[in-house]
Amino acid sequence: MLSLTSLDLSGARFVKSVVALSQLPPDDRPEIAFAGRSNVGKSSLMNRLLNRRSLVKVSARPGKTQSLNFFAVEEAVYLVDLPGYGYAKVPHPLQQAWQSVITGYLESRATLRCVVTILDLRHPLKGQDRELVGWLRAKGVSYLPVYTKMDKLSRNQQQKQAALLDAGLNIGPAERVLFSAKTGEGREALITALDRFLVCPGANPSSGASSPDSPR
Ligand SMILES: Nc1nc2c(ncn2[C@@H]2O[C@H](COP(=O)(O)OP(=O)(O)OP(=O)(O)O)[C@@H](O)[C@H]2O)c(=O)[nH]1
Ligand SMILES: [Mg+2]
Repeated sequence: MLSLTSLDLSGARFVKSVVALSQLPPDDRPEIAFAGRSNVGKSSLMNRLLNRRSLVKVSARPGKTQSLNFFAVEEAVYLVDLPGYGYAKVPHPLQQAWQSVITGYLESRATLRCVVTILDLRHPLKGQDRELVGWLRAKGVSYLPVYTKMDKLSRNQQQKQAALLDAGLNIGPAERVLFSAKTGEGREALITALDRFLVCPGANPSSGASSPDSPR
């Protein structure tokens, strides 16, 4: 049975950067994509998941990730770092072109098992976060909310903020993961949650996900 626990995560390798759907690698294995606002910590989360310091490029400057970046774990799973949304300094027409590539990818990729939707635990849900989750639900794409940067808040604040985000997404605590790329807290919970999507693509109760092999 496919499980991230039994794979060599730290042996992950970069496969390719994709800027058009025609460049996607063959859809020959399960795939997990990582989405969220610019600078929310997508690349950092992936590095922590893989226990690699800088396989996935991280920057203090928002908008660093500008392509769909594919990483392979043991030729068994692809992890895909998506460009962030909501970064105003990217010229508007460019944003739209990106949006069409990303939405095209998300709605047509037959092997996509889960979109990890990353939110900053410190901040309220923003319009674009709501849009993304609403869109994934409407399309029947499975997703897993992860609230990251938990190290920046006290235990008390963590619970308070998480409850606000849960209410905004209309989900329960069992349906999301609290995470810190800095301390690694939440890494095991993330792996456990992702394994459920790898084993059972419809693991997300609120998404009404379709089977991985059926067209979306
Ligand atoms: N304290 C703390 N800082 C974090 C955490 N995750 C990310 N950061 C910091 O947040 C900044 C952005 O992180 P990235 O991983 O590059 O964010 P991204 O979402 O990939 O950004 P784009 O590729 O620009 O969309 C960096 O300075 C990270 O060091 C976290 O869990 N805790
Ligand atoms: Mg990035």
